[in-house]
Amino acid sequence: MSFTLPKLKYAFNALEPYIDAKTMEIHHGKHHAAYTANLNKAIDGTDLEGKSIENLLINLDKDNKPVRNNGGGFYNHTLFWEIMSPKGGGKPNGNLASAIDSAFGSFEGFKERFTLAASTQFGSGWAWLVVHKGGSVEVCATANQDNPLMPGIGCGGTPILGLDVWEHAYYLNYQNRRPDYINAFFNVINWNEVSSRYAIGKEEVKE
Ligand code: MN3
Repeated sequence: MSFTLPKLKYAFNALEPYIDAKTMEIHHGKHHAAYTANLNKAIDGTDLEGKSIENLLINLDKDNKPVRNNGGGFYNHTLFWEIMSPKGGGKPNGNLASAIDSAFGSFEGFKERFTLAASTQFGSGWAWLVVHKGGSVEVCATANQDNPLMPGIGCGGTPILGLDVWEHAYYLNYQNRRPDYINAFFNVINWNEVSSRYAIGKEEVKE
């Protein structure tokens, strides 16, 4: 069994004006497609074939660069498309809102911490909100296509929100203005999806 590029649940232009159609088309159709194809190539005929993507990342041999880069790229983008929606924005509620308030004081405190992580990640990488077993949340950033599921790389736990800060994610529309892109992202966050991932992640041990 091999991995397939997941279909987007919305049109390429659905996240405009925050994320433009051309960026979405290239990002999904070229970048994510390449990570998917290269991941399949990297595991083909090895004992990693047939394992889930989470299993591959949690048990990753960090020296296995093809699986680290392309497995990370496959997983990270799959998550990214799902935690965005044309009907996104606003704030979380319920248990996730409470966890965010306990960790950061308020939603605004979270936004500030997440924005800092995303804007200070030097070069290519991702900013994350993760849930630890028991329900506490934490923000961190990772380089390249690494993510918190990989052993000893990020803050651990289960990623429930991720922001791609590679230039390919924003350069066409925002050029070098990464802070504007980060700010725009908050208008398309699908908090219902993030909340569902929170509810599952706080029960499941992915660390
Ligand atoms: Mn990307």
